[in-house]
Amino acid sequence: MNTEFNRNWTTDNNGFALMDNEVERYISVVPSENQMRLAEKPFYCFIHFGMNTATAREWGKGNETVDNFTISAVDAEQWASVIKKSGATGIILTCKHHDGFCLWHTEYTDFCVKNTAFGKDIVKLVSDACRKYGLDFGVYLSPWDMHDKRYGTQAYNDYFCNQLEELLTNYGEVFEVWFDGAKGADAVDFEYDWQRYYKIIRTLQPKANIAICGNDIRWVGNEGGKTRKSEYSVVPYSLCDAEKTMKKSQQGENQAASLKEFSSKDEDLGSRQVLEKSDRLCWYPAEVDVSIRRGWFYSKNENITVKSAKKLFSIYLSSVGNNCTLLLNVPPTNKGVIHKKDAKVLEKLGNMISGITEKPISEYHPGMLSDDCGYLEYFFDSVKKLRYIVIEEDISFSQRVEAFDVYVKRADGEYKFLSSHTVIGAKKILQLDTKCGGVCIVIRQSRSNPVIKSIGFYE
Ligand code: FUL
Repeated sequence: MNTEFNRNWTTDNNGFALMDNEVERYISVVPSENQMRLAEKPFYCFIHFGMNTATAREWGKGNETVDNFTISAVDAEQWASVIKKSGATGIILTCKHHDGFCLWHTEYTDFCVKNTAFGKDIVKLVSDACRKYGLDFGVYLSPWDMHDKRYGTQAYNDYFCNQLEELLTNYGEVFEVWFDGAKGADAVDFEYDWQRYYKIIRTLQPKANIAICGNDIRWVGNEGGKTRKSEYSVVPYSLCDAEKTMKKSQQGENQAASLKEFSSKDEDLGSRQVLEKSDRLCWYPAEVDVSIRRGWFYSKNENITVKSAKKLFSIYLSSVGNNCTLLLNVPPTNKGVIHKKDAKVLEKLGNMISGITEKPISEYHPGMLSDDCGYLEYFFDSVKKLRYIVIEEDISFSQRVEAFDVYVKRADGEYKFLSSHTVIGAKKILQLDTKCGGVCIVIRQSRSNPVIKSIGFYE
């Protein structure tokens, strides 16, 4: 073993304590069962479909009527089959967006699909299609409602709860409930009864994760598919504040573009320097929501904005491969199908994702590293073209690794430094282009002993 690897976390740990009361406090924060399940299925799709699909808008105006919903076909099975091919494992449907139009047969407003010429319950069509194709089904229900007259009064909270109850009772298992923080800048000031909403979800769908304005899944903070260098899952509890999330969300129909950028203000959410200032911590992993097109809803003018499979794959690597989940929006057309251009790109993406682990060189399950060995060293049976390394921490032991280096064994037997990285978390995917006969991963900094669930090398 080359001696330079002996200076690893066991002796140095970048000058940080390997274990003390503070470290103990950080690693005592672990995911719930629901969050564990989410980490195992980190890629799923958004479907933005509804009144805005018919009117080719992003937000609508709130004065639409059921007659404006001119959609006459919905091929939910095509949606499910296209999404299945992308490698995604679930669909979250905009059951009601900010325009207030409901895609299901609700008893609590007339402004719903039941009263349109189309007539069929779209939530039922989509949830049934999901089950047929083995996809999870999730619900987006916009708290902000431009149409409903009760908005701004306590009666609206009752209305919202009744709608949640319908959605969480009549359509089978729901894996995620997505509460959007967006609200028009000129909307009336109104307090949502978040605690009551959460209670209904926990009671009716105990396996559902609550996202964005909820405590299970953190919004990454932009809509452009960007992530931080280090995405921490253990963060200060103050980040779970729904009202704060709302302030950072979209506040105007045409403001979406500005949200595609990242504010570097909150680049570091979970280093030790941040955590030590916070009395209460929580497990709050990031979700990256991004659209395959420029907008969230379909518009014919935006057919040219469909992202390439290569671009989507790079978003996949920097989200799923960087300790986040990915929620990729695919908006069906006003003909009720996913456009062939999007479908083609999604199939390619699916092949690229399955291509990551298609040709394994070797895979291991090291578990907890011992006190006197802070590196993982593996030799291949010959020199291989190494394209990916996939590393997963066992997050039931929290998120521990804070920094690591990658060295590759050259054909002449010498090690060569390749790259330095920070956190691992649920999954880290490294894309490489090198030939080597082995790899050494040196953990430079960790919160107590790292616990590595798996490490795989792929050609
Ligand atoms: C935003 C909304 O305003 C957009 O219309 C879209 O639904 C996006 C996912 O969230 O905040």
